[in-house]
Amino acid sequence: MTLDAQKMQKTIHTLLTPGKGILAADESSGTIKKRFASIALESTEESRRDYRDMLLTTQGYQNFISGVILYDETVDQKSRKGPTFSETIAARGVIPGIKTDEGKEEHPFWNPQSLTRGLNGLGKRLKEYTDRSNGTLGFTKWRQVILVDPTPSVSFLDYAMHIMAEQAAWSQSEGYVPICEPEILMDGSHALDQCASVTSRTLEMLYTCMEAQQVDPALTILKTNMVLSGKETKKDAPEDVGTATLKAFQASLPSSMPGIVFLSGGQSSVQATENLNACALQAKKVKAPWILTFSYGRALQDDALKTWGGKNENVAAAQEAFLKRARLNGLAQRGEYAKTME
Ligand code: 5MM
Repeated sequence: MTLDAQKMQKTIHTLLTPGKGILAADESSGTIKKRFASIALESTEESRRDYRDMLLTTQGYQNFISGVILYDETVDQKSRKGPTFSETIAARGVIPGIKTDEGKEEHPFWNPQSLTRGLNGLGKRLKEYTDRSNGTLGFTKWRQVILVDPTPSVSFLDYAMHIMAEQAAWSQSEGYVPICEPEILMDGSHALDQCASVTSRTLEMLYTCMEAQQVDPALTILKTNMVLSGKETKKDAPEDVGTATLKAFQASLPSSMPGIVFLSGGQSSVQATENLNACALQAKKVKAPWILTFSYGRALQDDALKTWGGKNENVAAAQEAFLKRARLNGLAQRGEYAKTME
């Protein structure tokens, strides 16, 4: 085994530690601006620094968080105490990673489906990230969003998943574990089984494209959605989510792939924890070969963001809110969460 492969295996082992999950703190400039607008805070380099500092200096978060996804700016941004955020994270035994995609673009004929961009010069960019993070980064993350309605065509899925597989190839060639994130969006009024069908078609396509590009599935992590009904319809029972999600995975994923980390996708914080717990229980029941855990953005941060409100005096309370969500999701990863713990 090459040194890079050994490094990637070690990264995967740490990221998928039972009882832990990943914090997605990779909001691009446009997204963080929207999040801050919800607390009437202007997005500046300083306010973004203060917010990430609040999250990433929370005492004990490493007991429930194994990795943190960062955005370009945050990688070598200095935390309040001096070291860069990558170094601050790594010093706690948590693995920092980097979002490599550069957002979505319209396609002239596939609209409203869109394509994720960012492959140009990626090999060079990854080498720069190694330097900028002082070698602390362990993984990359690339997200492609997919609408259930209109039904994605085979050609669209094939093209989008080939792009994602190419990003995975570049990542592995630089010793980074690619976290591949096809996100089937909750937008719309589709039924649970429509989401299930698009999810399994997409995942099957992704791993076929990886094979075509010689990506080793055993050195990847999948970040994807749970199978859910559209957000304009009913709220699904957690047991139905667990059953449908594991069924979709069993129909489409290779058993050599080590783990799946869920995005929250617009579920409420509590709903995301409840559904993760249901997926964990179902995974045990069907003896799934993968580790399942969380890689939430909004479902880990929303309560903390609201509590913080951009004010220094609220830092301790906001950190407590963040730690609570991390801890409860850690329990849900083991299937040991109950709503009464809220
Ligand atoms: C934190 O949000 C991430 C960045 O999104 P943009 O590129 O749109 O700014 C996003 O990729 C995130 O990692 C995943 O969607 C998971 O976040 P949620 O909020 O769905 O759990």
